Amino acid sequence: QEYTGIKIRVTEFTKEALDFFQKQKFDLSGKKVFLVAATLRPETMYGQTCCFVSRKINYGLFDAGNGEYFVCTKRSFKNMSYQDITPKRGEYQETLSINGGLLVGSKIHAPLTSIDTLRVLPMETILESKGTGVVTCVPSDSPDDFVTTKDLYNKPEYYGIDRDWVVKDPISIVNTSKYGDKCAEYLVNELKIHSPKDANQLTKAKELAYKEGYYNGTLLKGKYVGEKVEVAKPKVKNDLVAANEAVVYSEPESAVMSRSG
Ligand code: ZZB
Repeated sequence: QEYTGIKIRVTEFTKEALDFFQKQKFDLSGKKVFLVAATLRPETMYGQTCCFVSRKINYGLFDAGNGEYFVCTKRSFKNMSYQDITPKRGEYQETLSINGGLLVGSKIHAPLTSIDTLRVLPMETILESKGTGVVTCVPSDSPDDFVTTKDLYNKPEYYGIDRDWVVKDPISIVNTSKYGDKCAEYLVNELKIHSPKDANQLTKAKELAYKEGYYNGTLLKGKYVGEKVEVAKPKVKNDLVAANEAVVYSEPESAVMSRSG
């Protein structure tokens, strides 16, 4: 599986995270910290509305060279360290380990999206065994992101967040004649999905959204507006990598099954 790892810059950490760094004697000055979100849909990055982490995951903070630090699972950084992404081949010792919960509420800046400052928010269904354990939220085109966003907005106390941190409305990025400009919302309604825990229905919705978006989608935003998704996808990916805003990261199919690394 080949992912694009989107580098989402943390522009303001929560007080909890800052206290934790201090306790761990990690000095932030002169360093850039990025949440690295694994995506299969780089062409939808124009519609990011937050970045998801899991409170069940302890992330590593890794030295990625040139004063840059990556937040992701250790398993994913280990894989990256064999893919010419990191400073030294096979070196993947974390600088520190931080629970996702300490990051929730931090301010971030994500590439390509039209909203300058977004927040880190919790997603309970993130799998530690897939991608980087960090997921960028595109509620226009990802059914999981759409229902999770809706739940966060409706139950901020339950999730321990401020409702203001949630961008309520998806940003339209891709049009298909079948599902319109917000295919995730369309499919979630169509399949009567009510909760982020409706795993089977969400898998079905995701497959439909992938297929329709890829083969019949047209971009509504950005440099490749009007182009077919199929054509624009690799161009957006290459632009992001060339701008040092993303890395290309692969993982073996079997890695999905392994618990840790
Ligand atoms: C942005 C995005 C926009 C995504 C979209 C999808 C869609 P898959 O298909 O099962 O391999 N993801 C990445 N890592 C994880 C994780 N550890 N746990 C849960 N979800 C994760 O899943 C790949 C997609 O699932 C990734 O691409 C990411 O969300 C999420 F418009 O990134 B995506 C129709 C889907 N549309």
